[in-house]
Amino acid sequence: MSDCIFCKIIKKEIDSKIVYEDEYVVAFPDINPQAPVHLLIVPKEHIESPLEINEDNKDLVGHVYLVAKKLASQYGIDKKGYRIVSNCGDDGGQTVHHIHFHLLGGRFMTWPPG
Ligand code: IU
Repeated sequence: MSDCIFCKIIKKEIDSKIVYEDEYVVAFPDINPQAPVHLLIVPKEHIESPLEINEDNKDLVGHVYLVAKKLASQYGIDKKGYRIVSNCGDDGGQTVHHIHFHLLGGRFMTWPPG
């Protein structure tokens, strides 16, 4: 999608500090971190939100969780734990309409979220 900011980051049309990349996803630090470690894991395919996960692209979600595990270990947050969040739609708090998964760690996460 030509006006999607995450598509532009994926295509390297916008500068960002990509910390992980493979055939299916990229990961980079969130510009407004909510925890000592706050990375966004973003599928390269432009999928608007979790509502667009279907039989054809569902494997991507499992892949994201494996990448999250790898990054959690790399960033030293695997031992104490971490949180993966994917906001969906307005009530879910989604502001960027390209599916992404927040990987948060390095502090105790409260529940429920706000
Ligand atoms: P949300 O779940 O759609 O609200 O998350 C979008 C996140 O993308 C949010 O935490 C922003 O701080 C973050 N972000 C970013 O890291 N880089 C950007 O250029 C933009 C948003 I726009």
